[in-house]
Amino acid sequence: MAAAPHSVLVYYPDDAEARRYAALIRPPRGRVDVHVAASADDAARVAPLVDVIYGWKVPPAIYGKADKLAWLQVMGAGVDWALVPELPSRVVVTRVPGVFGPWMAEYVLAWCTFVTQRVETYRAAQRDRRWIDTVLPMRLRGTTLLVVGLGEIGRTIARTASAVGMRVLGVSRSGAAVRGVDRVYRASALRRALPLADWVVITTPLTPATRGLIGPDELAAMKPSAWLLNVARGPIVNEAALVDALRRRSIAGAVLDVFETEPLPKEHPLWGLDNVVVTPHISGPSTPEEIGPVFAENLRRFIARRPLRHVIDRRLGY
Ligand code: OXD
Repeated sequence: MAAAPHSVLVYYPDDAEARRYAALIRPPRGRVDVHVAASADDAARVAPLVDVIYGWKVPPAIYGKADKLAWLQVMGAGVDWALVPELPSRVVVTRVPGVFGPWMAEYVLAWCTFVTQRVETYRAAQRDRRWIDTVLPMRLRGTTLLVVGLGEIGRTIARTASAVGMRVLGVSRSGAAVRGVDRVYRASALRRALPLADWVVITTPLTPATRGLIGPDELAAMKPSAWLLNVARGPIVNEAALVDALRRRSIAGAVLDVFETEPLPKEHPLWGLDNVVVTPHISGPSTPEEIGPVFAENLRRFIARRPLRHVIDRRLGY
C-alpha cells in the first residue's frame, strides 16, 4: 500500500499516554500515517518518515534524522524544551492556546485561599480537637496580586483574580495596558511593582531574558507578608535565594509547582520548609482531550496547506 502523503509522529515519554494522544487523531482516510513513540530509539526509527511531530519533551537527537519535518505541535504550556539548537529553523512550532490559563487560575486562587482561609491552622486544630474561634480567616478581596507575565495564561489568572475582588497588577515586556489589570509595569520596572503585592504570581515563559528574573534583590523587594507562586518554570526564580528568603521569613511563603530540577530531589531544602507548598508540576496539566482539538484543527490546515495557527516566535521564545 502506498504511504499517505503526510506522516505524524506522536511522541510522549510514556507509552500509554502517547497512545491516548494518538487515538484521538482522526485524519482524513489515506491522508496521514500516524506513528507512536515513547522512547528516543523508537522515535529515531520513524523520524526520517515524518513531516509532523505532535509531542512532549521530544528528544532533540531525533531532529538530525527528521529531514522532512516541517511542523512541531507541542502538547504542553511551555515551549522552552522544544526550542533547542538541534531543531531545524524551517520547522514551525505551534503552541496550545486556551487550555492552561483556566487550570492555572483555579490553582492560583485555590492556594491563595488556602492561605487566607488558614487551612493548615484549622486542620491542625481539628486534629487536636481544639475550638479556635479567636483565629479568623483573612479576606482575599482587596489584596493585591501581581502577575509577572501577561501572556494568555497570565491574563486569565488576572481576570479570575479580579472577578473575586482582588486588585491586579501586572508586569510585561511592553508594559502595555491589559483589560482587568489595574496597572501594567514594564519588565524593567519589576522592582517597583513587587513591594505593592500580597501575591506575586510567575507566569512568564522561560527565555534567556527571564532566567533568574526573581533573584535576591527582587525577593528583598517583596513585602514580608507576601507569597510567591510559581506556575511557570523553576529557573525563572533563583532557588537558593528563595530558600534563603523563606528561611529568614523575609517573605511569608511560596507555592511552587515548578523547580530548577524536576522531580524535586528528595534532599532539597524546599521540601522541609513549613512556609512552602510543593506541588509536582500539575498546575496546568495536559490532557489528550483538551490538546487534541487544537492539534486536529492545525492538522486540517496543514493538510490543506493553509497557514497554521498559534505559531510561536522562535526568536522571542514564546
Ligand atoms: C508545561 C506544562 O509546559 O506542564 O510545563 O504544560
